[in-house]
Amino acid sequence: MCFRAVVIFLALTRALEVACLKTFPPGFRFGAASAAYQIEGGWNVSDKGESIWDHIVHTRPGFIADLSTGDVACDSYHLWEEDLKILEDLGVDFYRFSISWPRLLPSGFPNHISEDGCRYYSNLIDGLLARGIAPVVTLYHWDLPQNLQDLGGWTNPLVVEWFADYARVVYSLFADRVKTWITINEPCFVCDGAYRDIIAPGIEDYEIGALLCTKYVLLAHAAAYRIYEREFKHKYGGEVSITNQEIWLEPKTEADWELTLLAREYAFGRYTYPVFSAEGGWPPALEAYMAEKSAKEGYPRSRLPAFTPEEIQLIKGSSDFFGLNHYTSRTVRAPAPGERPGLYMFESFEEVGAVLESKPEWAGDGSDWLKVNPEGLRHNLNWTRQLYGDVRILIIENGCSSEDTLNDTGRVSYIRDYLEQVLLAIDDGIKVIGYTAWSLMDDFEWIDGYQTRFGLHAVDFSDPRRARTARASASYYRRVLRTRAARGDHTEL
Ligand code: GBH
Repeated sequence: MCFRAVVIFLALTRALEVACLKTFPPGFRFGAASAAYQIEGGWNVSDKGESIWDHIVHTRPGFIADLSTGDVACDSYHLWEEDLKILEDLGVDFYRFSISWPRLLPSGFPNHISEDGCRYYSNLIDGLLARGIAPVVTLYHWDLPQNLQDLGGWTNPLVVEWFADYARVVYSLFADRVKTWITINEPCFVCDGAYRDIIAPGIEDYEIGALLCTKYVLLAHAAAYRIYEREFKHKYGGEVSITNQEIWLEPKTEADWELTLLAREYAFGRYTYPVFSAEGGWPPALEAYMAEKSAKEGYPRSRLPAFTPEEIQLIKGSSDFFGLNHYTSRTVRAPAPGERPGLYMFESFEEVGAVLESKPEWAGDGSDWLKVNPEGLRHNLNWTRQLYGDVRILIIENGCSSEDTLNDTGRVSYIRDYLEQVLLAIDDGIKVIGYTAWSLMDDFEWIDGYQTRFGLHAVDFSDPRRARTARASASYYRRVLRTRAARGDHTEL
């Protein structure tokens, strides 16, 4: 009798524990992500045009740490059905992938639409829908047609038209089946990374090039948004936005607050304020800072190019949700006298005189740049609401790198701890509507080549079939998807 009572008591407390487990609200969506150049391979199949990544890996091999290329990568161009299998296994609500502009439009222009390119994406989309997985499509994840780069790429004002034309083609082909669109992935890398020689096209011109790029990337995004809004939305009712990577920045000491706010405006506000603020245009403190600095440097006008009032209106409000890529945190301080700021985006924002550092307790076991601070995500989400009000936020990338092992415990705890912060942010009242793990599988990690592994699935790059194998993190994520909880004894639920 007594034994039975204990058993019942234990069962009851267990049930209570389960009930107390925080779960994601109904309607919260989970996905996994990839990007065309990082997984597709098939770099010169059929009539595909050359992209700036094809170009740089073939002409500047030393640009990539392990001298590799994305020529084959995960060979998803041929093995896309394998990708569907692992997505189905995970049980994701959506798959976020990108379309390669030069695969679809080999000349960069809509004078010729590649049949094979079109068929590839069309099959992928149909395959996803047949499995109940929603496609979330990025129009631009860093692979500009090389011939457009030769014409100045994102610093040529005409890129706004070129991108808009490309977007219209993509919508006409796929908007009947794709309801969530992201125009441009991480413009901070498209501009600052590219013009700091960190990613293709690998140009060193952050003073002028990066800032021209900032203006035209925003106008290109807005043009693509407005085309959907005018020509497609009434028919298909989908949503379009842009996604920005934000590092959570906090002041090193109380004295560093002002610099921290300026650094946030420089690094991220430059890409979000024009779109999401009520006023539009450049973030005010940054605009003033750049005008004054440029004048001191002897330029006749600010290096941060002005918008016309029409351009401000066009960009303002060009989003249906807030796309956020978030990985890491830094502290901010001013350089000591004579100190040379670091070169990389994770070391300094030289333009505004900000030195970025980590805290010892943020150590992770993955890439150097990826300091682990889960609370940073919650702060970042709260800060976004503070700036832009009750905007719906879709987390479009989050994840970490690991050793090439199937037992990736570091990634399991990274995702679990960051997801817990998402739950807390939802408790704070922030409208977070979904979460996307970066990445579905190991891939070509830009300048790191294949040395850095971000995958929920391992990929064997020495195997011609590029076998994909689930890591511990894939099993963990599958349980998250089933239980809709970040933590707890998932197997028991
Ligand atoms: C995301 O960018 C990208 O959207 C995605 O494609 C990428 O695979 C993922 O992160 C993981 O890297 O010289 O330190 O900049 C986030 C920023 C951009 C950080 C590329 C690492 C390369 C080395 N990442 N960067 S660095």
